Amino acid sequence: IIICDEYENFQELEIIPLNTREGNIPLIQVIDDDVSMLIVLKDALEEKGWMVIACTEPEKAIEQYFDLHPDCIIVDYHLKSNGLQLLDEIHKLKFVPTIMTSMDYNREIRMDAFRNGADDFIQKTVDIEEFIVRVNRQLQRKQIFDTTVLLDELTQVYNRRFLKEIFNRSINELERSKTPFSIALLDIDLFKNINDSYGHLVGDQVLKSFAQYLKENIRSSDYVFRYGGEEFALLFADCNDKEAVDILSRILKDFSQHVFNSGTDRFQITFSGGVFFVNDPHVSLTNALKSADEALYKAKEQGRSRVFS
Ligand code: GH3
Ligand code: MG
Ligand code: MG
Ligand code: MG
Repeated sequence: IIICDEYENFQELEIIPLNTREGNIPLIQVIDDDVSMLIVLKDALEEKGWMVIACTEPEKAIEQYFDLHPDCIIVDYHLKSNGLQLLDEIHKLKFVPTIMTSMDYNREIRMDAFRNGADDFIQKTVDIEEFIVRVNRQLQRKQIFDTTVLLDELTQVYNRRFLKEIFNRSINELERSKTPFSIALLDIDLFKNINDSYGHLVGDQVLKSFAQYLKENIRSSDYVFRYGGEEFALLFADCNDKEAVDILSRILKDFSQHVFNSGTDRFQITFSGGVFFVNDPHVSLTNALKSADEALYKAKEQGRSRVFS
């Protein structure tokens, strides 16, 4: 198959989680050049409440796939320009479960499908009920993958691995539509004292509350990541450093009013933050974080409980 030029150098494994899409409704892509079959499958999937993008052309399929990030792909073995090859291309690009379908159910075809990375193989025309159950199983696998690979276990915000992915996406956006963004690093002040005074479990509880508070107080286009121990990173879409400092200073002011209860004592916490404005697409994540960290260091040095850029 022919793949658009712009995707030719795309080598990195791309991971797009379910929960970046509104409503969390699974999106399934069906690729089949038999239009009547396409309609049957599409109707069955939609009846289940899932969203479906259907297409007959492999070239179109790759494009759709990059625009919409489906959670499961169902591809026909006998596509005009070879369903196997399409499967192979897809698996080079990212983790997404794939189901191969075929009118035939012979051993060679099935083995071909699995050798090329299919996660399941379903014969057409299938029992629709079984088809739905098997698609559902693949969607569950995708969900497990998304949550275990991308989320920090303790705080349930995104982890550091996903920061890289979102940074790259934001850089693309900056190149494409000149939308700059800001990156922030936050570090809880004197957190060691919390652990030392009240124990690690209370410390963990503080980390969870802090992460949750951040999540609830940013826009839906912004992201929170646990960067390490008691450090968090934020990415503010379409936002300059001054605006990001203002947002974070407001969050700091409100959060530091919150009174924690250790069981025996009451205490409050503050954090320090550093912000870096990314308006040049050639900036690397490493350098952006380094600059944010320098601003954070300055905030710590000048007495903590403040945010600098
Ligand atoms: P500063 O204001 O300079 O940042 O002081 P600090 O005490 O916050 O900094 P320091 O780096 O000395 O201590 C961070 C502490 O965070 C030490 C470490 O034990 C604790 N920590 C890291 N990860 C976790 C975690 O997952 N749970 C708990 N409870 N503590 C953690
Ligand atoms: Mg620290
Ligand atoms: Mg420290
Ligand atoms: Mg700290």
